[in-house]
Amino acid sequence: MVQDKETLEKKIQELKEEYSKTKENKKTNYHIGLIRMKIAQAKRDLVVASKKIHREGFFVKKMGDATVALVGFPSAGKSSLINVIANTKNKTAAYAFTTTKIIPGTMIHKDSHIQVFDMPGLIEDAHLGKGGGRMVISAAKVADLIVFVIDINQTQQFEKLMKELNSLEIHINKEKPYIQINEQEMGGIRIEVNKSGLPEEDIKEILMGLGIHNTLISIWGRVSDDELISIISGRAIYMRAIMALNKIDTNRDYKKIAEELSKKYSIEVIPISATNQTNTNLLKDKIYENLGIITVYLKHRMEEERMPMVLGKGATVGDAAKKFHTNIIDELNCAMITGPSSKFPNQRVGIAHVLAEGDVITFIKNK
Ligand SMILES: Nc1nc2c(ncn2[C@@H]2O[C@H](COP(=O)(O)OP(=O)(O)OP(=O)(O)O)[C@@H](O)[C@H]2O)c(=O)[nH]1
Ligand SMILES: [Mg+2]
Repeated sequence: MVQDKETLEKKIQELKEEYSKTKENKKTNYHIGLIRMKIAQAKRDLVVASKKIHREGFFVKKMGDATVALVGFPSAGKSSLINVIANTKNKTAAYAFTTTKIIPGTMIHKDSHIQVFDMPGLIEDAHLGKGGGRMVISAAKVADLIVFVIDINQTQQFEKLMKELNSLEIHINKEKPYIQINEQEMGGIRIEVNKSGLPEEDIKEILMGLGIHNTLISIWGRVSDDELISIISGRAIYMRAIMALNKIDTNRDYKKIAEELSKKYSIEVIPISATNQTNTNLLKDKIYENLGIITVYLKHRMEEERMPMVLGKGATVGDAAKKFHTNIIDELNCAMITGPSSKFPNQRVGIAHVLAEGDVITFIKNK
């Protein structure tokens, strides 16, 4: 249950006072970590409780455990969708450009707080600034995941969106090729490894075109000439994306269409209806999964209370300890884990133990 704004503000104030009064030493490290976590938690709840903190417009601040951007043509159903999966009540309507600003909302899933951007619709030539396209794209770039919202009766729009993003050097669901480049004082251009599929002459020409005349370069993966230019000049952005294929209530063939799109564009497609709330919970699961995060719970040995903490997939007990309080790692002896990553309840593990979704962790300090 999220408390109201006044209660939360009071709570944050009290916790901050307690924090400033607590002297930092070995004995109090755990207590300080706990206060810090509680302040962070209360601040996150405050974002949900108080809409005023949600900044709208061009410069939206990243908040929460991860950020997701809804990208699609006008009237695809982005606002209808965010109103179902997050805490917003954004205007929806049958005409284009109903949404004119970026409006952030919070989606709560498995105790994580995921910031979702509702955005104005993107149209063709958005990269030239049409329809406020640049604003939308600059906000989308800061997200950890793009959810393309596509109207099932307008699926040709997806290719147009990809084109727009590609012309801005945003690469979707592509592994960034590993390229090592060491500029030298002299010696010309020397290519040590070339797995790009491009002739060496082309690579040299590209480098010289970018003003690089002396360098050692190794390219460890396939790459096109345009992509190589955008990587070396530092402009390439690699982003993960999934597709919410919306308005399936209006098209009986939705399963087939979803499968075809998924195959054709190598993207995970989730068929949904925002207005009927069909598969919207499944979409939330998929968003969470594709963000590559897990939620674990910290518990003091003597207390019942559990504090949620969001970490990246593959995080260890040591990572959790560092996030809790940087000082605690030195005095950590081991941890007790109950949950999917433990063989039995209260299993004792070391700091290298890899955590899993839903684990409950109790840190055990050196005596
Ligand atoms: N049948 C059906 N209609 C939908 C669905 N989702 C949205 N709509 C309708 O589509 C229209 C546009 O929806 P919005 O949510 O305003 O679309 P948007 O993508 O936010 O549009 P802009 O803000 O203009 O970019 C509205 O009339 C919605 O009621 C759906 O799942 N099924
Ligand atoms: Mg809208």
